[in-house]
Amino acid sequence: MPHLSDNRAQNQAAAKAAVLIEALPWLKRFHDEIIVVKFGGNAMIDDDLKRAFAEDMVYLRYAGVKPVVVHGGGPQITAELTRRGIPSEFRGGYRVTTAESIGVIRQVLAEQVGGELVRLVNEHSISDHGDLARGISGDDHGLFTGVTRGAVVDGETVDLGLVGEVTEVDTASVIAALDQGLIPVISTVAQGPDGLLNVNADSAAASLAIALNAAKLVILTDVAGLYNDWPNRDSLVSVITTTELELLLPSLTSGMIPKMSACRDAVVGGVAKAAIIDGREKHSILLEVFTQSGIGTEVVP
Ligand code: X2W
Repeated sequence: MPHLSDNRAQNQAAAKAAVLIEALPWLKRFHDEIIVVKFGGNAMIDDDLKRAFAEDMVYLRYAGVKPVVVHGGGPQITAELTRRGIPSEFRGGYRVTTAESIGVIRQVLAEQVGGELVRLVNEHSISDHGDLARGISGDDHGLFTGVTRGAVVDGETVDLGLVGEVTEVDTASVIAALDQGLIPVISTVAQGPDGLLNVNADSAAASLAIALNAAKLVILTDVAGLYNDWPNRDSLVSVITTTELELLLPSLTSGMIPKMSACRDAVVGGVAKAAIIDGREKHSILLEVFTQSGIGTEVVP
C-alpha cells in the first residue's frame, strides 16, 4: 500500500502538470502575438513585485509571446515633485501638468522608473545575447504624438494644462525592438504641438495596443478588478462588454476611470481583449495569460 505522503506527492505532481497543460491553448493562441502590459506606479513601490514583474515579462518572452511594457509612475512623480517643492493636483484622475513639472515628469518616467525596469529585465538576459530590454520614451523616434486634453469633472470639462492624449503612434521603434527579440519598456510622454505632454499611462497603453494590433492589453493595478457595486466585494465583474462598461463608467471612482476607459478604447479600437488585474499579486499576469478563467476583469467587444 502506498504511503499517504506518496499519495500527496502524486497529487501535487498531477496538480502541477495540470497547470502546465492548461497553458497549452494559450501558448498556441499568443504565439508570436504582441501583448501590451501596463505596469502601474503603485505596484512599483514594492521591490519584490517589481522583480517578479520583470521575471514575468522574461517568462512571456521565452514562452514565445512578444510583451511590450508600458509603465506608469504616478507616486514616483509625486514624490519627486514634492522633493522639489512642486505641489501635485489631480482632476478626474489626471495630474494637472505645468511647464515646470513636465520636464521632471519625463525624467522620472524615462530615467528613474523606466531605467529601473530595464535593469530588472536585463538581470535575466542571457549574457552572450546582450540586454533583453530596450527603454523607449514616448517622445523618442516620434513614438507618441499628442494634443492637449481636458477632463470631465462633475459634468464640466476642466483644463489640465500640459496633459495630452495620443493622436498618432509611430510604432517603428517598438517593432524594431520586437524584431530583435527585445522587450520594449515604454514611458508615456508625447510630443505635442508646442513641446512635451504628460499622457496618462493607461491611455497611452491603449493607443499603443491598437497601433501594434496587439492580441491583448493587460493593465496591472492595485485593485482586484472592476466592482459594479463598490464597496460590495462580491460585485467583482469577471467579464464585461464595452457597451455595458460605457453605462458603468460615469459611476466609477476617479482612479478607475482612466483604466476602464483605456480598456474600452483598446477593445473598440480592435484589440480583442483588455483586462485589468491585481498587480499586488505576484505573477498575476501569468495566470491572466495562461489560464482559462484568468483573473481580474476582462473587457470584450
Ligand atoms: C500620469 C502619468 C503617469 C501614470 C501622472 O502624471 O501621474 C497623468 O495623470 P500611473 O502610475 O500609471 O498612475 N499622467 C496625465 O499614468 O502613472
